[in-house]
Amino acid sequence: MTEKPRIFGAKYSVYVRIVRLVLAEKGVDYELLPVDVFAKGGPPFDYLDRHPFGRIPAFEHKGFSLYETSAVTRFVDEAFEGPKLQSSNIRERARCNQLMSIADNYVYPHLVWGIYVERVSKPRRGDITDEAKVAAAIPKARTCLKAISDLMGVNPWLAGKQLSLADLYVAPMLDYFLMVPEGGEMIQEYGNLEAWWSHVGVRRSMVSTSPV
Ligand SMILES: N[C@@H](CCC(=O)N[C@@H](CS)C(=O)NCC(=O)O)C(=O)O
Repeated sequence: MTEKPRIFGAKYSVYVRIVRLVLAEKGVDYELLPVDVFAKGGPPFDYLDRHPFGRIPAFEHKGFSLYETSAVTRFVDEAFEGPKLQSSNIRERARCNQLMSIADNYVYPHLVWGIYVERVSKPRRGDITDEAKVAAAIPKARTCLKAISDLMGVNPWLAGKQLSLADLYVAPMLDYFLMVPEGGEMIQEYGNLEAWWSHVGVRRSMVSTSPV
């Protein structure tokens, strides 16, 4: 029996979901081993041996350990059979890398932490939304959607003519953002993104990795 890759993390995590999405799109079976970084007292002490920065996910396959989602997803794409999620066209590949970086540096902090966590996660656990933080994140979220929409242009996928890591990076972040009323309204300003979401949001990989 071939050894399954192992992901360490939690279903609620955007980054864990990105790795799960990539494995699902490649058609690779995997094990998800629970690690809750937000548990009281933090993750298990020995988890820091896998990920010295204490973030999720961490990844392992056949004795090869890796962390940082961009490295993990590129490795999975290259190491396993299945549809290629990085184009052989260098411009599309550069666009894909650009979008992954935009997702890491701007979409995740503003759409997920600045808005979703404040509007959904905090009230769910009985904490109060920081309205000033949401108000500050709204224009930044609009900049994110506009930038992604402009880069996508008339392409069917975010980075060009094929499904790529860029789509699988942005989708889980947008999924959380769209749970907030402001998110649902804002995406309507970007017709290409809205059309993209209407088929990406219902893909089997997205449905099977839903955090809710
Ligand atoms: N740069 C990391 C980011 C991963 C990350 O931030 N994961 C979040 C969960 S979605 C986390 O572990 N947060 C814990 C914390 O902020 O302490 C990667 O690409 O894997």
